[in-house]
Amino acid sequence: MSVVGFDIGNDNCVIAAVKQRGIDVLLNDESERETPAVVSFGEKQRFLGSTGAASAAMNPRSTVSQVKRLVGRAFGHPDVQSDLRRLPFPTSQASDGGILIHIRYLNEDRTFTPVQILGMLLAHLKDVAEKSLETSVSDCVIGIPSYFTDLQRRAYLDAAAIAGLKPLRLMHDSAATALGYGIYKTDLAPPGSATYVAFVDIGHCDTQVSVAAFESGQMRVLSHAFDANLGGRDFDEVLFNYFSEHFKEQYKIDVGSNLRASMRLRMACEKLKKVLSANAEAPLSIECLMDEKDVKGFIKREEFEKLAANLLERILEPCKKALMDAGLNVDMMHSVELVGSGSRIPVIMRILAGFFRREPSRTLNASECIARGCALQCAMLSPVFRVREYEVQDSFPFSIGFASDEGPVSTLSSNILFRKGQPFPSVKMLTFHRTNTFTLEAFYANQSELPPGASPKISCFQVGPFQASRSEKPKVKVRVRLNLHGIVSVESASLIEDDIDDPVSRDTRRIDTVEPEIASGGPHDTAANTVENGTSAETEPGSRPSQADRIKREGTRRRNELAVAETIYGGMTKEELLEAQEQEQALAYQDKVMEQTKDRKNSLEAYVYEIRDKLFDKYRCFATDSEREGISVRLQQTEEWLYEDGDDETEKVYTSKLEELKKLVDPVENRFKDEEARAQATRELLNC
Ligand code: ATP
Ligand code: K
Ligand code: MG
Repeated sequence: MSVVGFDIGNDNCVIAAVKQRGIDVLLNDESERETPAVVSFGEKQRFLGSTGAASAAMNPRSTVSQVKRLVGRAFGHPDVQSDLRRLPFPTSQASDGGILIHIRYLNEDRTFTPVQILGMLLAHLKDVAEKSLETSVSDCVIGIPSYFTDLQRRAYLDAAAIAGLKPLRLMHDSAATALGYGIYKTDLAPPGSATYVAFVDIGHCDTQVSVAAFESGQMRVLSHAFDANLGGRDFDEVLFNYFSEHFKEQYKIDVGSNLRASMRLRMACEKLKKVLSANAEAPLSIECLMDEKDVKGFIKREEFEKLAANLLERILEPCKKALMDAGLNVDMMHSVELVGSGSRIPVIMRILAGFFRREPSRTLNASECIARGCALQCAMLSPVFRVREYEVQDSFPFSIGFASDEGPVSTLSSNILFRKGQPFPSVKMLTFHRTNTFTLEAFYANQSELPPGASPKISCFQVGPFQASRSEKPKVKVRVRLNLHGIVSVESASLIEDDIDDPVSRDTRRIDTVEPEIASGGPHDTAANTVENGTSAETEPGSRPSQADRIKREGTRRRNELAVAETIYGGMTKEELLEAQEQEQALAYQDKVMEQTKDRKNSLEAYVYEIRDKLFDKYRCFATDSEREGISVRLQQTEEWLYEDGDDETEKVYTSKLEELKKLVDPVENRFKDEEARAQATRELLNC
């Protein structure tokens, strides 16, 4: 059993695994360290990762990319719509408001959700890892952007389940990066002091900035900030628009009106952008782009920077936010670590250097740090591995509120149960005074903290059904967890009924409360919050009655566990997930059959060539003229068949063709082998 970390980028994925002597990035079938996040549907099989990317240009309408942008999102969202306009595959709105991707596959019109496509990609990465490690892979940690909502996080877990993976944690990308940075730097801070580092990740579709504090033996993420719509692809778009305009005038073509031409120009612009990172100017040239016209263009780096001014301005926004939320200023930063390949544009470095008043460092491997950090975290969470004691504390970027159907939870200020910046995982206990079934609503309490247009709705919980019997003032204690993945749920609810004589029950206050010892938000928060199963009394013995005390006090009470039914706004049901898992298995089986068919066909072809060579060389003296003639003819026929009728046959047909040929050739081959063996024996005899 291995533990692995996955960085699922919008453009590129990276897999890292913990080995005996450290962390390795695993190579894919093409011996590359990065695997394109692409799933392409060929005529009879899927092409995943690198092979998928290779077929993107040939097969744009059935090649799905940028799935990270689509998972767990609403079809109608303006950002999603603007993404979909640029993507070549057809989509529509699903019945739950999500996205459906339309693919013609195996002579059928089929639809897949982004979660299913992500599942395919994850299954492929799992395959790559298993091949490389030569063991099965299931436990993993998957990197996610900090700005993912509950629904997107759940969607990632569903995709992982489809792929047969078990994420021990969905980890914020920057937390993974910070962990990989901190654990090796034992000299960062002298005992009793903290070192602050800002991490800036500019990727393909987003920019994430986080500030972390490193103290001896621990790292704490203090803040997460982001621009969910600013990455390398937006710079490509600037160039795309520039050249499209240019070509309208110069060549009278409207590239935007042609799917394939748009794709090719986008790809050329991305290449040109990379050339501009190393050169002051760069040419662009595409043959037969549209209307049989070859196009040529050219741009200087300065010109590009001017065109991209609006984007460049936005880069500092999340940097400022991250510092502000961490309560720090630039002078307090020990360093600024720049990661993500989108940050390779030179002017970005200059802008960041100006703001932070120091050159950003590139200490970390900019494309591998997330996967490495995830692998490390996976090893820490896995019982199989022993990792140096190092505390990892992440913080949650959004405020989460809770409300009940009887109005606000009175002791929660503005309904907020988990405040922005809250360390997590975290558990809080709410107390309600209810006599029968009620509902609770979890939501993001501050829309301005979310990516633009994201829904603040999370989920709702029905507590019960129940009917209080013995007491007029029953209490319902509800345990709410913000788990390791950043997903919030009601973990349990219990009805506590006092005896009539219990003075507590005569208490006339009938307000809902949050148990202060858990929800204090004070310095004890962390300790109490990281405890997974026990009661919080275990971590803070002094601050509240011990568990034994409680049980004693509860001698006059009755405690009943209540059912909690959760409704999530969107996402997959258990049945849908099961169905998707079965579908994935069927698709994977089809791929495997096709791969084997290709193998069989190749072996048949190779055999034809091999025997033809040998027949007139090594085997010449071991076959009669008529045998040679017969075999030759059959070889010729097989070769022709392979290029015509037999070009697209089943595995079985190729196998039986090969066997037929072998039957013909074997007698000759055996004679040759016998003679070889005799000659060898004679040689050995003579040598003695
Ligand atoms: P995300 O983190 O947004 O989900 P990702 O992790 O897949 O995406 P990265 O691999 O970090 O993204 O970065 C990909 C982006 O980096 C692409 O837009 C690519 O064009 C850009 N890029 C790569 N090399 C260079 C370069 N030399 N100069 C400029 N941009 C580059
Ligand atoms: K990446
Ligand atoms: Mg990335």
